Amino acid sequence: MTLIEGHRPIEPPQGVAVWDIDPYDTAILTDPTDYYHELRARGPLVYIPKYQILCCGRYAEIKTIFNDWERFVSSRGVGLQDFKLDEPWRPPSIILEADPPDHTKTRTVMARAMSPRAVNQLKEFFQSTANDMVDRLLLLDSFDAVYDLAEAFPTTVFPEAVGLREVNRQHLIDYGAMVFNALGPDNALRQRSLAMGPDIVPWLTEQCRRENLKPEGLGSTIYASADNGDITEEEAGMLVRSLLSAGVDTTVTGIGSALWVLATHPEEFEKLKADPSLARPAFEETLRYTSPVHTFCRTANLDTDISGVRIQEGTKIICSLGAANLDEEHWPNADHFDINRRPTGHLALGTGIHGCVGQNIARAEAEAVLTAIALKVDKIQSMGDAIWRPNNSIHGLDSFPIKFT
Ligand code: OVM
Repeated sequence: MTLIEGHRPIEPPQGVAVWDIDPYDTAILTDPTDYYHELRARGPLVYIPKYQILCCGRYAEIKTIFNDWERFVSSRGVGLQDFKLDEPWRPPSIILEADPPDHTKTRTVMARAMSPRAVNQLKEFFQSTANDMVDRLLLLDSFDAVYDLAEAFPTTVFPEAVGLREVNRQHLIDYGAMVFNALGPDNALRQRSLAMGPDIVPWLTEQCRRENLKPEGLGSTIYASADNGDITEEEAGMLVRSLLSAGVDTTVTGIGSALWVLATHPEEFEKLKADPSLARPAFEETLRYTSPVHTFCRTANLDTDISGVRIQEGTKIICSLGAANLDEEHWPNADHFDINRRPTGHLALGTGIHGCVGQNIARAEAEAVLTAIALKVDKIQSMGDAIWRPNNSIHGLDSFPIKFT
């Protein structure tokens, strides 16, 4: 059988709209809003000839798919490749790319390491680092919101929280981009990212070893779960790899997009300054409005149906979280950014058993940065165009010159 992008091609199911588009086209990845609208408008599921696959952009159906891990599995990969049929670029993640019962064990270990209590202990460090960073940026005539803050902050605090003895900021960023680009088709983005593998993967793998982690970090907490027999030593290393895969580019993107929405919605920034305790709700609305992880796939593990559409075993479904988070059927005034919205139930961090296990840390990082800005900055001035960085699974800025006054 000839595979397409590593999965078994399907015929268009009865009654499904056929849409001749490439969701991984650079123009769509950099500016997805019109694509999101049309994807939702064409139906609950659409068929994409280029990849002979299904695609979903509506809130209700994505929620159904994500909350039904028995029918729509992750163990066959959460990108276009079906791991049952095609070999992945790296050993699969034992948490992201796993189903119960295997997933339950690793998820428990990760949830324990990043519990609310563990994260509370990091908050002072996050806040003092954010305060210092914002103080220094206030002295500059202009700076890059991405390089100088959105990337600088997480690549400072997160490796320290994990307990890495050796930090290579660019390697961490590039590895994250590689993991997320790898979920897409074998396009130029994926190829260019994977070409960096030989320079980065051996370094990253080495940092996941017990002896390269400080005793007080999250990494050591995970290794403690190997000491008490909950997981093996090798699994502990794999879970530290998961921290480094999922914990950098996601938070970088969330913080960068928060700076962008606040710079471009000055009336919302005024509300945040008037009440800095809105930092968390403002970040939550940023997640809904910008969806840092725009796409994850699932694979139907049996013949089934969704919203009356027949789905064959082995069908990949591209789930556009970005489209679902702007679905007018679910979100009144969806295209409006409002820091007072309280967008409970947004899908930016997923939902169901694979919902972001690091969300407490992600929120704590963003809250520290936004609180520092709310207290210290009078205006976030845009000093040039926001440039977006295309990635097969992440929608975020590449660069955005701004000034704090
Ligand atoms: C992992 C992993 C990688 C990318 C994303 C993710 C958003 C997890 O390696 O476990 O969750």
